Amino acid sequence: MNLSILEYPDKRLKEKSSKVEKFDKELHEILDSMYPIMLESNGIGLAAIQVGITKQILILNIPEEDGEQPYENLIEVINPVITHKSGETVYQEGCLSVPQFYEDINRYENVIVNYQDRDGNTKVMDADGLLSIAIQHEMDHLNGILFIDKLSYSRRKKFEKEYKKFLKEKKRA
Ligand code: Y12
Ligand code: CO
Repeated sequence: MNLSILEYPDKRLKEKSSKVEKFDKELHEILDSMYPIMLESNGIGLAAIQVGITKQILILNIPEEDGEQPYENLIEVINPVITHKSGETVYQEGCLSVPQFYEDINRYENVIVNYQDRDGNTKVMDADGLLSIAIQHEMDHLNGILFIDKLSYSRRKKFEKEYKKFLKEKKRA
């Protein structure tokens, strides 16, 4: 499957993803195609909508202390639902669909998420730390929400100005 990452301000990033009903070869092909794209882009999380697929699919691969992201640490998450959230944390987030921009975003410190794996088995994730931040960020994508949508009015203005400049320079290069 030949997929590429959509970048802001692509309107497709605002679409809401629908529930996966069939845990078939097509789903496996999507997941298998998303993984190399995420790694090649130095990402730690990727939602299917970021490659133009409006299905509730996301992948996560949180780096180990040495920065490695072994395949065994890959988590494939289908149809996630948060069943518990608590605490508060702030982290400087980035997104493969919003290159070169990082901002502090408030998130829950701990979330418990029910989801399905690629074969439709029910799973529970009890997430803290970077995993918690990453799953909340990726689940927002499934609802058409980008981390920049969570910025205050003034920080969003600053972002739009900087991003405009980035797009202009990219066009010239
Ligand atoms: C914490 C915060 C955010 C997430 C969501 C997943 N975000 C990413 O995986 C972001 C990756 C990213 C990678 C970039 O590429 C390089 O660093 C080479 C990048 O850089 C540029 O755009 C130039 C930006 C974002 C999970 C956990
Ligand atoms: Co993102």
